Amino acid sequence: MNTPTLASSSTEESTVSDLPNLDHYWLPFTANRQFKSMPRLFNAAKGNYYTTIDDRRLLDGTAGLWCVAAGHGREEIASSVANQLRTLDYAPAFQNSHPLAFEAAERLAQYMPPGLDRIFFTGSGSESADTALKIALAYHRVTGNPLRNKLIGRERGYHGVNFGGIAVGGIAGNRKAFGNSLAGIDHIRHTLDIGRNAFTRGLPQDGGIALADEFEQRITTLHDPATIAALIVEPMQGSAGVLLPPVGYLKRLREICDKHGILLIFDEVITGFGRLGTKFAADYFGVVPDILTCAKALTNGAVPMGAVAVKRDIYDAFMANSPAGGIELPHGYTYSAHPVACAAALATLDIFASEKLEDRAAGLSAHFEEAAHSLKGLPFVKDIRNIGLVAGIELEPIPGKPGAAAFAAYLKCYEMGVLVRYTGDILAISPPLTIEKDEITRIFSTIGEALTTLAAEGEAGLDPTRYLKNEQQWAAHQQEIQQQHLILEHTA
Ligand code: PXG
Ligand code: PLP
Repeated sequence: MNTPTLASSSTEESTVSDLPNLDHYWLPFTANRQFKSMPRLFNAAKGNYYTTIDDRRLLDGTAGLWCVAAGHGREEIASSVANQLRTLDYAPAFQNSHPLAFEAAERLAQYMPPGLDRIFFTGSGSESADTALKIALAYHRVTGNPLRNKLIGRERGYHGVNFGGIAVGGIAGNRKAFGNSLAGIDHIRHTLDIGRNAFTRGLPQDGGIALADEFEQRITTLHDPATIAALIVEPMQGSAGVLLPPVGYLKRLREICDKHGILLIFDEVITGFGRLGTKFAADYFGVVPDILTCAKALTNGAVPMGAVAVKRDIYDAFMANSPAGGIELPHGYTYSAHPVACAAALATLDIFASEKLEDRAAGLSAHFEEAAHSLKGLPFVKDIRNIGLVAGIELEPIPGKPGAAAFAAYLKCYEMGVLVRYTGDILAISPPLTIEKDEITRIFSTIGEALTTLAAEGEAGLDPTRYLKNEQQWAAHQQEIQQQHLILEHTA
């Protein structure tokens, strides 16, 4: 372990201790070489703030990765998890279980939209998506409709990274490296129409019914609706950059699915647990799917866990139509309903119940909308979209440099002490639901300042090496040390 002293972005000296070796860890969804040249490492978090290994304090504008809804370092969750680890660390998930699994399922069922009261636990959002797709396929088979086996997703959809999820997913970059996908998949159109709806506050008013009708006119007609098992959509597309459904769109999708016997799956991994100001997006839109997936804020991000809620009829169909004594659904994970995850989920649901975080988010959403839309007219800003405590700020891409403006804005915000997310040329803001009004104001004014600065600096402002000097010095220092180790190894 090395303890170099680095100049911080302020003039004070800050000490970096416990520097890890960066060689062995392959970071997910990260430009590894770039990252390792300026590693951004967090070492603590409390409330709405992270601290970094070089003592920066960052306002968390992203709730981790959309998951820390109740704010960081919640004592209630920490103590439940610690107690659980000491009492029952693990119980076999297949053929055995433990009481907390049933308690967590019951509590989650009570939290779900009406009717979705049978719960299958997974370890993540990706596993939840694949589980939901498999349940849909198996449901039709168990009810005597094995030819209903096509799955429909949506352009720009994100349903995690497992094979089922990327097949129905519609983010091209997440699919193209991985071969031929699954058979029997198609996609409906996404709902973003900047030409018509730029800078709309909240949901776009027009075009929803026509967009949804395309599902019937184009996709179900092409495939024969009797062959389609399920349609999976995120009620609001998060990962692709905050794409909102126009008014009436989701209700119409529900009607089309009902008409043709197609199961409707809502992937609520991001929209679940208060993000839109209601428990689920299903509650916000008044549209109840047949299957609902969630993860992330289910445990406040503290322990990996996902869940799939299904309508009771679906569960009952498996029970009624499977041979007595046989396994009704040959599917599950070693860590389904992990006791520690169940403890974290129960503690999280307690926090939501006592602090009414959904209502808190709803109450803050007008201020949040105002703050987000105050960026209209600033350099680069092409569109602003918002709902609940989510905003997407789409930037004008710089010709020949896709993503460069958003990446530089992200780095500049980080330097100014605010953590934002960027995807392509879109900044995504989704703070903990415990955020305060003045913190919301700060997030957006920081973004505004970053964009104004970038515009003033022109080409030079896009150069990532001008940001986060501490991190760069630190990485360079580490490289030197490793080189010395290498030389020593070779000469030994
Ligand atoms: N479905 C949806 C709708 C998601 O948003 C997943 C499934 C997969 O969940 P897991 O737990 O397997 O990652 C997600 C995850 C981002 C971002 O910044 C979004 C996600 C994950 C990481 C980053 O947009 N969404
Ligand atoms: N691979 C092998 C060889 C396994 O034995 C198992 C589970 O027993 C898995 C993968 C799946 O792991 P998990 O249940 O954690 O998803």
